[in-house]
Amino acid sequence: MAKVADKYFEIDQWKIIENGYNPAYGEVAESVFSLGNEYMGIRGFFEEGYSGKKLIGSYFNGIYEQTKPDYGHYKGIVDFTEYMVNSVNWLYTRMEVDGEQLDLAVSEVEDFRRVLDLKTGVLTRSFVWNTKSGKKIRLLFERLLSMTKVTCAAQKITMESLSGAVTVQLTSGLDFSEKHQMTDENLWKCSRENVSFGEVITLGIEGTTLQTKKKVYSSAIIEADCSNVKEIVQEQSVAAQMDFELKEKTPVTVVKLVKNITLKDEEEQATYEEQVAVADQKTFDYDSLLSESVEFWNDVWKHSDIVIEGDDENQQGIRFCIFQMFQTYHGAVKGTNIGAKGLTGEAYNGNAFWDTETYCLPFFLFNNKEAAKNLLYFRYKTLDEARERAKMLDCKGAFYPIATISGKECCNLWQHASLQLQASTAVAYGIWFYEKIYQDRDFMKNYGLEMLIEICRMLATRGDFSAEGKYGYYCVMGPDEFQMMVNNNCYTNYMAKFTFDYTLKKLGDVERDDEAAYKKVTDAIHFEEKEAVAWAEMSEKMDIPYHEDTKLFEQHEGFFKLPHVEVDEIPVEDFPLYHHWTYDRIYRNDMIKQPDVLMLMLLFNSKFTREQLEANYDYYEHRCIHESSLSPSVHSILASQLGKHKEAYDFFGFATRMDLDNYNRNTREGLHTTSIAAAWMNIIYGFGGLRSDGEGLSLNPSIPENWKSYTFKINYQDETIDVTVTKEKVEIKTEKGIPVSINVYGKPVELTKDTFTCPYQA
Ligand code: IFM
Repeated sequence: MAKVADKYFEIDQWKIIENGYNPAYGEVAESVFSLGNEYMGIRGFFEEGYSGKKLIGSYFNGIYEQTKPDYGHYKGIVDFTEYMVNSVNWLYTRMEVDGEQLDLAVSEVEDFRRVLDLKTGVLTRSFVWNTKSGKKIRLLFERLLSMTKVTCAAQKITMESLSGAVTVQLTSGLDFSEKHQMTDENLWKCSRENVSFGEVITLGIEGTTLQTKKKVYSSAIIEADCSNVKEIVQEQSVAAQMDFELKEKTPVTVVKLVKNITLKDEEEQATYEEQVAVADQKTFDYDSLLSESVEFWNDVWKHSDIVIEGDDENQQGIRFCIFQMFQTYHGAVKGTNIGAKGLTGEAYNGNAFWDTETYCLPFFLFNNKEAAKNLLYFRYKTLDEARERAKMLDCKGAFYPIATISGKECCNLWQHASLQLQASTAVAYGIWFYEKIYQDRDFMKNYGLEMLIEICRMLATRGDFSAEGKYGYYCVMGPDEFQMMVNNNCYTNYMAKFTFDYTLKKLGDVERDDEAAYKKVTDAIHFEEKEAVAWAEMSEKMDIPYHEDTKLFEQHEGFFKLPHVEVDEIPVEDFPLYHHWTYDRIYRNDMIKQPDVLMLMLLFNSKFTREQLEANYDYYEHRCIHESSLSPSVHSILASQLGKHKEAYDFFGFATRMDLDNYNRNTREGLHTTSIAAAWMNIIYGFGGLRSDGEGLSLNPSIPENWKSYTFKINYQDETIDVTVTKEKVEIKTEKGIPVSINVYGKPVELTKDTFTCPYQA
């Protein structure tokens, strides 16, 4: 089904611009104008209050609540779920003139303009407020989050009267009283409220979640030249009310410097208290925060920018994607993960999925090693929870959750939580990929090997031998979530075989490399040689459903015999299918939700012949309805490889602008953060033709018809490789001059600082 752009924002290469306010796009704009720094995220809501539709969303990575719905007592079905909670609104502001409160849903305003500057990380909003009493006041709101001191953020409000003297009453506070939208409940108990007035005004308040007892201490220093200051302390908020006497054409500024300190685990208690004790001390100012932010983003663009000449929409789109990836995660906090919506909304409950290793990890591996390592570390930190989950599912070892915040399985759709093995094999894939790029032996010894052994133990107890003696997985659900309880899903079996083989190899490598480390890991988890022998047999006998005559991998046993549905003939009104077709009707045919066999062919691209890729692409592509936003990019990458350039561009179509143009009409719920990662892959792996799963790196660039040129960077080990593609030539060089061997259009090249040039090959 064709997706249609809902164009609203102005096109600009470095900015996201909203010119004039349209309430119909209010919540979409809130998502698009979200700011985040991995530690916290805040939607682009109007801080002065708004009576129209809104989501005053303020989130912290790792701050969540839990519920225990009663699902009955089938073993293995989760009876518990965790969700990211809406937390303190640290931007809380109210503004009043002559008894009228500013509220963009009803107030008369002109010259509205909101801009997210991708070079500075600052969100600004300006307009002129024409009050009912005839006053005209120009207002400028600015906000930013520190990318380096992640507890810190700031807000700046500038007021200027355009019509003589005006008294503005402004209230600025910290407010925990917002409800969590999904549960329609407020989930905080507050304490430690304090307000003090001196040279500056300081505010502080602590919120504790009701069940999980996570804490957020929020503090603010308000710098303002005001009079008539009053404190307002309520059960869930603290604020200062101030009067500002504006003279005509003389701007007055109020700065709010915020620190938000979280307590996620008991062992952080002492550090938390230390930080809270000094929270009201001024350690930064607006300008220092701004210049650090500019420096941070400068560095990001220096190393990770993609420049597209001839297509301003995708230029803006891909920069927005890169910006969002760094906002969501950049290696700032060890032990957190990436929710499917990042920190921009409540859909998917803030849960992280296999998306992390399969879609997001490549971005970080080639842009930010620390972030990549932290993501994998999250899986190590939550290994015990995965062990618990394996027991619940009658397995040994570790069964990683399909959806999680703390490491526990949070998905209450039993067929996903119990039947999908791809979160576990994705962890093995992530360890393999990270090792391939960085050869970090310490990581393998300290964390990787233990996870691999535990995943193999699960795979060895979840699978079984058939009557004919083949090994495989029964009653599973592969990446294509329209098929459940299937036997021998090709993706699952292939990934399990890969995990066994890779683990066996690593057991040998680590033992040879550092016997003491090997012994430490294997003794600690009582690994026995006979397990390795069994895994080798399971791998050898793994049932990979493949038909040599057609070169087709069968998605699962019996897939080829399923009734056929011509997906292009499904009436548009039937979408989204989940609302219009019964659940079982979706499942009982050969329609595919998202790539399954084709996903495999992307992850281990070098293992498949061109003939196999072509046959499988042609077979599966037109059965796929791309119900998941993760899907089109995978098809686009493979279409590029097959020289189907038009098709590749059509699939790419909305990848970079999925949220800017609200293609799925659900951006209001939050950004499609993990699809944003897929958009990056779409350019680098698709048009750039990067392949990283074989020996070294290879490039096979193509260029979309309407692009004049494009340039991208691959941060590979200690080097940055610059690639520029035009319709005439490909130019590649390294920035530091460290020699790098790669393959370009199938030929080996030694890269240096001197530009390597070769003719473009379509
Ligand atoms: O993990 C994905 C899944 O593959 C498809 N549905 C959405 C999930 C979160 O993005």
